[in-house]
Amino acid sequence: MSRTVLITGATSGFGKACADLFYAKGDKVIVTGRRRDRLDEMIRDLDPARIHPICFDVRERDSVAAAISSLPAEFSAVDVLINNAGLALGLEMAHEAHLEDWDTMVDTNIKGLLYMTRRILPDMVTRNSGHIVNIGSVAGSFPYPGGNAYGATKAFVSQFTNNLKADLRGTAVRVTNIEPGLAETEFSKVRFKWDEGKADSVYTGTKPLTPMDIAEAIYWAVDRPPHVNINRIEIMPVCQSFGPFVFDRKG
Ligand code: NDP
Ligand code: 8X3
Repeated sequence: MSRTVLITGATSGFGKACADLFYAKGDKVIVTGRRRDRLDEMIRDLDPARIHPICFDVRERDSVAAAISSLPAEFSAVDVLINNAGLALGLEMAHEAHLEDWDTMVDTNIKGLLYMTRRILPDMVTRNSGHIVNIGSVAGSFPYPGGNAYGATKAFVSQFTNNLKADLRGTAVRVTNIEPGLAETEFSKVRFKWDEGKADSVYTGTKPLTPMDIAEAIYWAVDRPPHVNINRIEIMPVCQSFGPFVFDRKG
């Protein structure tokens, strides 16, 4: 059965891999992001009856509403919303971090996800069908130095997903939080403001997750039978693990 799948942040990384996979499996996909050139490139040579681009910024509440309202009838009943658009900015300690970076992460990872969900969810409830997949992170569960505001936005995503599940009791609408660990995408380039040396060094000597590893987990969660809700999936590469508690020993 072909679904209509709307993916935020489909111009790169996990979002693009999801677009490739769901399209390849026969679903209709709505690809979104701010970089129009990438959206144009993605849809070139694909069937316009099965892929539809919309260019907007999830931080702009009115643009979100206008973008969804602009969907052609054939794409307007969204079966799956993948709230993937997001970013980390900086790795400074909290007392040295930039407030503008915190604002951008809150506006994108939290408020953008809320705007998308609030715009799409009523129609899913009316149709008593649909699936919201949020992209959280291991950073939402585990603290690390420099993860301050970014990790907190992902903790929000985790608890918002749980609370959606609570609100949606009695409907057939499903919700899932996907919580990846180290994965190589443009994530670190964005985090380090396109300092490619710094970004590359994050992955040096590791075998990180790939965008398709995450897309496949998302596809699996979405493709379960309608009575099955996957609440959360936490995924790390084998090379990633936990640190011990650390102590500041004096004297
Ligand atoms: P990428 O940087 O490769 O992709 C991020 C996507 O988000 C891009 O398509 C970008 O599109 C979009 N985006 C960013 N800001 C906005 C905005 N304001 N409006 C609309 N779209 C926006 O990173 P990933 O694929 O790694 O990241 C995807 C998600 O996965 C994020 O939520 C991230 O926090 C999360 N994550 C990443 C991990 C990793 O290690 N890579 C691990 C755990 C979670 P455009 O710039 O065109 O707008
Ligand atoms: C991205 C994973 O560990 O860089 O969410 O925060 S991490």
